[in-house]
Amino acid sequence: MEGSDKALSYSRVELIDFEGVPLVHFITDSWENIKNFQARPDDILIATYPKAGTTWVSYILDLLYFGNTSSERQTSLPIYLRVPFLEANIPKMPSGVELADKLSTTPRLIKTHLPVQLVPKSFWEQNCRVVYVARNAKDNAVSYYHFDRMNMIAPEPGDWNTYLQRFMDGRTMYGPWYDHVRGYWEKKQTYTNLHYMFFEDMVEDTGREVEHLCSFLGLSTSTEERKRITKGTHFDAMKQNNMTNYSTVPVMDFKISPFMRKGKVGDWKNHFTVAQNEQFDKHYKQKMKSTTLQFRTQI
Ligand code: PPS
Repeated sequence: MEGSDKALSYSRVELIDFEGVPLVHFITDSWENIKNFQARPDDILIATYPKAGTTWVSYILDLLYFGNTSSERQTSLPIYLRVPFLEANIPKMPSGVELADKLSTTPRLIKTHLPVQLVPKSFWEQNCRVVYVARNAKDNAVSYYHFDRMNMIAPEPGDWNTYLQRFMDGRTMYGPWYDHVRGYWEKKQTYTNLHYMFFEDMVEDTGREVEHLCSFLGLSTSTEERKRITKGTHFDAMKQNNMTNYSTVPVMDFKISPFMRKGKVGDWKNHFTVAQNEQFDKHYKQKMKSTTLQFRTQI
């Protein structure tokens, strides 16, 4: 079956409130396994609100650590198997916990979208390094909308206007963007092993961001290697690469929208009406008034 035909055999699910966060039963059904996940001190947790640049940073980290190890890894192992999605528990696929437990690499790279308060406590106890990527709310909302349209196990997104209102109300999966980005920002004040990155900075100068990442990770890489990684993880390269473009995942219907969609800063301008933008800005100001966290909606 083609990816999109397979996607049709999955059905959409409802959001359920879990400890104050809207999640889906795939996650909550296996919550005990997720919560009790045993992290190791050298694990690296890649944490993001969905659609903030998770795959991009995952691939950068994968190349930094394992780019020179085996070409088979690069040519035949999709990124979601190299970097397990901790809380994923999708029917007919191995769960994230199972995949992570089976990883034989050091370090293990593990992805999560869980808000900071739901991250399994062993990551903090083991003082694991955490790489958090945040993306400005407007582009994040647009990207999430298109993803929910094509991801056949996501809750039904409705039309853009309805979706935007839901995003503002925090009724998208994983809850309010505002709480997510602020939660990790505040955590960083006391937990020093957290590197907070911005999607916009990565688009502006990927090489610089790779360099910052390397100094956080204590990796020394040559300028040539960083250039090679920057080139290999460029949007166009990742879109063409079947190991990073999610074309092998059965639940997504690329006829509706591709996973590697645009990769831009400012695409929100093609979606927000003037009225939506005014309303969003007003709401945003209120939500983000007591934080030092700043985003760029254009570069
Ligand atoms: S997920 O499903 O939450 O893991 O998705 P995530 O990877 O976080 O986000 C997907 C968006 O990131 C864009 N992307 C990139 N942009 C620029 N350069 C590179 N290399 C890159 N890789 C992924 C991807 O296109 C999605 O954003 P939109 O705006 O929808 O295009």
